Amino acid sequence: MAHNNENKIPSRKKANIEDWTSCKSTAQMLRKARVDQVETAFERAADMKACPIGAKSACCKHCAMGPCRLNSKDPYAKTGVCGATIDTIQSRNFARMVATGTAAHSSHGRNMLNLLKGVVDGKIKGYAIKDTTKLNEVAQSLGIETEDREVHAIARDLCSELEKVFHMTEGEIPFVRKVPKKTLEVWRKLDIVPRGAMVEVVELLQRTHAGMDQDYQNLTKQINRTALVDGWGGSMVATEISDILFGTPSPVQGEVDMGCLKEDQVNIIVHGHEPYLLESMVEAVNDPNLIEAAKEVGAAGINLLGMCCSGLEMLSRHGIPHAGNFMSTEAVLVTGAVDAFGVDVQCIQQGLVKVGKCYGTKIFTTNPSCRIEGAEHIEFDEHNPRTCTDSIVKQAIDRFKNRNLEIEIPPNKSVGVHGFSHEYINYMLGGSFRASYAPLNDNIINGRIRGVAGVVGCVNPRVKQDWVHIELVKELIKNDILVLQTGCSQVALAKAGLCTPEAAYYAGPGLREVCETVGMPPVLGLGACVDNTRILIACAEMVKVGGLGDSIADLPVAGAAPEWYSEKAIAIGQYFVASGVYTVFGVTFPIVDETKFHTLLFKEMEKQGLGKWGLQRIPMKWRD
Ligand code: NFS
Repeated sequence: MAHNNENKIPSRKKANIEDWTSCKSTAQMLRKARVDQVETAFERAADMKACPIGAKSACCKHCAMGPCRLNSKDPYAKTGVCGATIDTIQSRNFARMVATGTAAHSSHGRNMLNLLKGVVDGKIKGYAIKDTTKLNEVAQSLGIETEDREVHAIARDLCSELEKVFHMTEGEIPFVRKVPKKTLEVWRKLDIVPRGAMVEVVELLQRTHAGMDQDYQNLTKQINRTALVDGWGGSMVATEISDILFGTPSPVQGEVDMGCLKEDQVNIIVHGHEPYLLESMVEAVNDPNLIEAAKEVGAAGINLLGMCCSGLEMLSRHGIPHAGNFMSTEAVLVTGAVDAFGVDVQCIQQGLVKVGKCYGTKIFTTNPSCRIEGAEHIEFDEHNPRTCTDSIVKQAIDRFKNRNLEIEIPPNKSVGVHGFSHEYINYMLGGSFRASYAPLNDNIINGRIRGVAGVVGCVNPRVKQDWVHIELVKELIKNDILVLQTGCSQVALAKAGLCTPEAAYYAGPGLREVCETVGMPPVLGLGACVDNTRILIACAEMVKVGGLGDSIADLPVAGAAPEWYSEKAIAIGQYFVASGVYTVFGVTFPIVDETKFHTLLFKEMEKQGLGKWGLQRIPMKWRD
């Protein structure tokens, strides 16, 4: 397993690694990578100047009459060859981002639905319904009879109802029943209540073909329908079914950061988004035969860690350690301590394979939708999940046996509390006899808490990793704003030690008092990105309890993805805005300022009774 020379890079200009990340472990590994002459996305980002025309979404490459660039000072001075204006071009580009993000979450949701169906039909044996309380709650919320009925009968009806989230061609998707009445009235008035995800995504994509919808306002309507079927549809199905099958999270202590790797154990990392690969891996690493096999080659045991969103699902449900967020996935391989790296779908960078090769770590792809050239593919079959996961464990044990490179594990890890589902927040605030959001609303009304912010989303090598998340959240809690978190943002804050009740020390006096009374952190981690739907439900509950307004748009609630990179983040941002939430992104925004489309997203949607977008790169300025 010696270094593979063909993957070495020529020496590059030496940027200051401390400017790239505020994650100490990632910085240590980037320094090591530089010594080892191994290239990472941070190096590539420094080398690759982002195209300024593309960044502003001022170009169209949808047909062979172009590509066309509308990058003159006055964006209205020119049109594309077909006559498309800057507003048509940007809204079409934006539409495609929303369609892709929605497709990613909806595919995840549909896979979860198929898994539940398989369990109910008895065709899938390796999984079972763990949380019947959640099953009943979701079923009841959709008008399905639960009393005196057998669990699988309820689940079967639920599956047929949830099928509509993907396929219904007419009407309104089932989860609109959870939307506050006034918010739903606004959607109806604007004609943006979604049908099934497949229908809305196909409709949106066909409208972006050359010569199709060339009225940015009309196209934005379809953008909104599509985004809403992500948040209140595909993503919500993913969260609800994960809870039904694997249990609704409740607070659990967990460790985060690369210091969770153990030199004397077989280290296996699972990175991706769908929880069932990692759920099966938990079983595999606890199999006495496999543990014995690991011990036979001199390992003290098998150490399983998660990364990114599936890692967050496991951290939230089982307290499985989490090694880091998206921009640490290459860096963790540089430790040399990772014996197998299993991935499923989404946010899996192709660069992982090359970095893995340098350190003798195989990347195992497991999903037919996400294969990578040079990775070893072992397809995950939910009918026989252990075939895949056992095989990865065995290869990891082999790699441990043959380790012949120096291992360097950063010493950092933070212990925090994770797993704050909407259900638990309800219980935590109100107690088991009067579970309710009323105390939260009361504390907002009496001024102890000034509002709630969802700080979520990715990390991006174009900004200093984790830094904006951490500074922004500190500023928010200092100003008595309760922070809800998901995705890579939650991992950033966990590493910084803010997911603990003691972090209330950083909070303003009002929020601190509430946190100390309840014993909760000022930063509540809700899990993966699909679990942003837990924030939507929390908003709906706040409206239901009353006192803060009749629609989500009335609530003192805001969202932020300060280091976003993916199209999924854009889809999420758009469904928050369409749901009525002021949503601020950092890094950049794919739009030309002061155009009509810009005005629509950043100002006019709010006047329609929805939310609005904002862009702010500097955390201290987010108050403005
Ligand atoms: Ni969300 Fe999860 Fe992270 Fe961004 Fe990627 S892992 S689904 S997209 S990078 S938060």
